[in-house]
Amino acid sequence: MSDEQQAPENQDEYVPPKIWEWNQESGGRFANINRPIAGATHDKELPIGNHPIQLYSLGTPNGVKVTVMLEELLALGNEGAEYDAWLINIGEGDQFGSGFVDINPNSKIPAMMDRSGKQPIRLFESASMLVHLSEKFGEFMPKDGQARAEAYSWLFWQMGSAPYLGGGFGHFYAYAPYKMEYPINRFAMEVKRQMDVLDRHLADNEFLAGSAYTIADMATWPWYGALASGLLYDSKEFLQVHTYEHLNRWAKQIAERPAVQRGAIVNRPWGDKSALERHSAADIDAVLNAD
Ligand SMILES: N[C@@H](CCC(=O)N[C@@H](CS)C(=O)NCC(=O)O)C(=O)O
Repeated sequence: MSDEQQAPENQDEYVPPKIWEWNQESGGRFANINRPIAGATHDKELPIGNHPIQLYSLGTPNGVKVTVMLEELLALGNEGAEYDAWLINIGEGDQFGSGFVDINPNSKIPAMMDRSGKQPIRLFESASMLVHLSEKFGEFMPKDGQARAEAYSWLFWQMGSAPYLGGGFGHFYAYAPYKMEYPINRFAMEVKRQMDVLDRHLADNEFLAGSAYTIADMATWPWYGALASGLLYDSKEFLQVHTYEHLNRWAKQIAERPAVQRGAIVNRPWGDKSALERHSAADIDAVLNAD
């Protein structure tokens, strides 16, 4: 028995061809940069600054995870976490430059080089940077037992869940060339379920891993904290984000941390507070002390 139904009258019915073909005119916010092939499109070396950590990023939620971690490490006095944060403009296709692709074959921000040792170490995927930095400095990860397992579980929960929020809900609700009921329904349901998962857990736990603030919170806050605060996709009313009381409590608590406020403005070409690049603490101080 087939589950197939006819499309409602007001929706386009799409009959997939036998073989999918790349239609560059498919529309939508990212149509000009999305491609079905990997690899570099042009030669472009990346700049290298003076600090041990070189970050190539943009102030989207995935980028902010890492700048928050670096600022938290610096706030604790870890000088080895000094970093240069260079702007990668994904709207202009900088993620397809040869130097960037050498660090991240997946062509997505953030990408990082740890140049503190004899051999430089490349890192891609935001969670891999968080884990690398937490191991390197011995911070923001409980040492053992259930708390450590919780931190890893929630960290990987975030990595597995956020694509439904960004690539699923956000794409169809805010960026697709026209609104389609089926995908918006499907992803709104999933995103509300995810907020409920967090809300129930945070009712009994101060932070995701329990009583300690960890890299799991740093990974999750830029996505679900922003969503609960009504800052993502103009979806505050549609998703009734204010109803997730404990998620909102946690989001506000984390937003109050000075290192979070610092990390959140790095590599940000939008908004009233923005440090396009960060090469020293002064680049952020100048923006935060401007008013
Ligand atoms: N799982 C990756 C996701 C990274 C990601 O999706 N980055 C987006 C911006 S938030 C990007 O660079 N998109 C550019 C593109 O898709 O071409 C991570 O957490 O690092």
